[in-house]
Amino acid sequence: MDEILKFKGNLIENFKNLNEDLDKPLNYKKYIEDNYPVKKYVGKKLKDKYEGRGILYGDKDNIIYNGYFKNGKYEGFGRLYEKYDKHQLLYIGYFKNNEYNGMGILYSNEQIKYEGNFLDGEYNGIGIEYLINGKRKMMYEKGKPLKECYGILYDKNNNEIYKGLLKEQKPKNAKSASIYYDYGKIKYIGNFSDFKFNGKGILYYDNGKYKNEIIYFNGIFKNDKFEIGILFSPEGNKLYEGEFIDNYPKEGKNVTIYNIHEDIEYIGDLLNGKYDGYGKLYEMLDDRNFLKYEGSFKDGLYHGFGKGKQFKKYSEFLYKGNFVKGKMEGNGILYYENGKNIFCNSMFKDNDLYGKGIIYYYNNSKKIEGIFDNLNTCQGIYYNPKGEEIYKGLITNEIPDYSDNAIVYDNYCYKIYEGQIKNGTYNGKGIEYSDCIENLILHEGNFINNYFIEPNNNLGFKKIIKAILYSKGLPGKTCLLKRLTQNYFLENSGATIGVDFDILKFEYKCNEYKIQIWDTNGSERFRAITSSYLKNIDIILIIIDLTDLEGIDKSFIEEIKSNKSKEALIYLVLNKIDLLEEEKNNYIDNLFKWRKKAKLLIENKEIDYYFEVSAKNKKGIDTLLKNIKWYILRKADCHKEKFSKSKFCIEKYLSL
Ligand SMILES: Nc1nc2c(ncn2[C@@H]2O[C@H](COP(=O)(O)OP(=O)(O)OP(=O)(O)O)[C@@H](O)[C@H]2O)c(=O)[nH]1
Ligand SMILES: [Mg+2]
Repeated sequence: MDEILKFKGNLIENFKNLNEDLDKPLNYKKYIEDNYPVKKYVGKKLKDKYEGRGILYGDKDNIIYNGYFKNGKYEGFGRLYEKYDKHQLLYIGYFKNNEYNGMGILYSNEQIKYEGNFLDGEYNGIGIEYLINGKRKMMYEKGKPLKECYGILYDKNNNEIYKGLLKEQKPKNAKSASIYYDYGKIKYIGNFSDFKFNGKGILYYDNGKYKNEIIYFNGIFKNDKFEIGILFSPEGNKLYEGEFIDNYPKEGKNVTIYNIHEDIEYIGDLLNGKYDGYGKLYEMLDDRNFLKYEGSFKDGLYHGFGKGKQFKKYSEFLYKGNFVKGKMEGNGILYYENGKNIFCNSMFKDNDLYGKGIIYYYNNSKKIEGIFDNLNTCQGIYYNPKGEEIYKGLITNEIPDYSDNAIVYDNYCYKIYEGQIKNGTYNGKGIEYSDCIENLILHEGNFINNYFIEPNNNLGFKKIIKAILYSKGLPGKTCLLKRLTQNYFLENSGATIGVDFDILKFEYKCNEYKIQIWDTNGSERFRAITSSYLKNIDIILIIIDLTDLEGIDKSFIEEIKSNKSKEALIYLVLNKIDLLEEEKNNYIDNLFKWRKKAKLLIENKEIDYYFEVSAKNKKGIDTLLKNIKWYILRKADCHKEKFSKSKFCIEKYLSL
């Protein structure tokens, strides 16, 4: 220990004269070395090797080493620089054989890392190592602190923290050793063993908080904990004298306990180191010390009559009533957060409602009266805020469990729901109201387990679309309708009278979609009637006939456009392509003519799509259907695939 104490760490002072010597100008010869990187040397040489005083420069004329050499190597006092271009000091001190040997100071980023003795480049002997939170002065061997040695620990403000025997760099047994705190004032003076407060000692309050040194505990410690002694308050008053258990006074009336942050934790009676009798328990919340519980304790737990707050799921409530072994049990009252209005007056068991009880609205009128199983389940009567009985039976989650026309109020008497309820949740048809603006409807419609189900036609979301088969003449609309909706070919179709419709259903991702397809009569005399059907249609399918090139003209399309809704799409559908497969095939010319026409119409934006199908042999039907389905899914906004318009069909067929 004496050795350690003798070692004066301030080596810079000791090296003062030597450093001045190194700073004197050198009038020796300059040598330019030819090794790479190019080095320069100013100084003495002997037999072509550096000898004596010299300075070695790097390729950018920065000093690498300034000091004494022997036989070409650093030896004697010198300064070694780390980064040549930055000229940062790495080491000042004695060298031998190019290594740190003897007293020296080692730097890292211009901060001292170690000062003391070195041997062959490593810490060896007495030294001071600088750490983030302070420094330690002790014995080193081969670069490492000795496992057990005397030493001194300092905090970052250079105050001694500990002086004595260290094991693994921690205080070991030490009589009257002292521990100092960060602020430079005493935290502990006393005995140590096994690196803990053990034996006689005095522990002080955190001196950062208080001007003077204030004793916290004066007595005997065992493994860092109070054993026997006197406990003082931060004001300096004696609080307790006697035995301790687990840092708590063993037994006492009206004892004050502080936590490690020196905030009051408990004021009250203790038995066997535990809260027992009458007491007040505190808790720090948002930097304020709140009274958490006041009342009766037994064996460290709430027991008997008491009042407090923050009881598990009732965190927003305050409780006043009976406890058994730390839990709400027996008669009790829960209050709203304000501590005045009663939330419920009931029997409790296992921290929950159990048995007879009444839940109140915030305005003190009864809400639920009955027999509780827990807060969520009660067999009883549900009252409206006017005190009228509106439901009798099972009540779940503070609302009628099952009712077709229930009215639900929140605790602040706002009507929040009106309608069907199942299992204590909104299920079925109902209206949900705002709980802060009276009678403001939030949702009206269908609910499932408290969730409102969005209606189909909200924001363009549509699960039903309407299509119409429209034409001049008899290209086979009715046959197509049957093929599209029922997938068969209608033989012997008669002329359609007026209008008719069929529905095609399909499912996508658990949703059912419907395509309502209207069939019309193609003859001129019905046109006035049929054209009026175009209004609410999403897709207009103009059917043309492979056998007939007269199916459309400009005025026909104009007429459709003037009657259709703005959003509606126009599909041009060429029917009867099965006829192309017949042996005496006269229609191939017609096909190319129709394609040419269709291409022009698409380019001129007269129509949106062109398809070729056969109601008879089903060709092209799937493609057409797929496109219609895409349309509906895109409308429903749940179809992520790209709905590509331009490339569709016409180009595909034209490239045949
Ligand atoms: N080869 C062939 N013949 C078809 C096809 N589709 C319909 N036809 C025939 O075309 C004729 C007219 O069919 P419909 O479906 O009644 O025609 P429409 O367009 O409904 O006629 P209207 O209701 O009077 O306007 C019938 O003789 C069908 O058999 C087809 O894909 N291929
Ligand atoms: Mg028809």
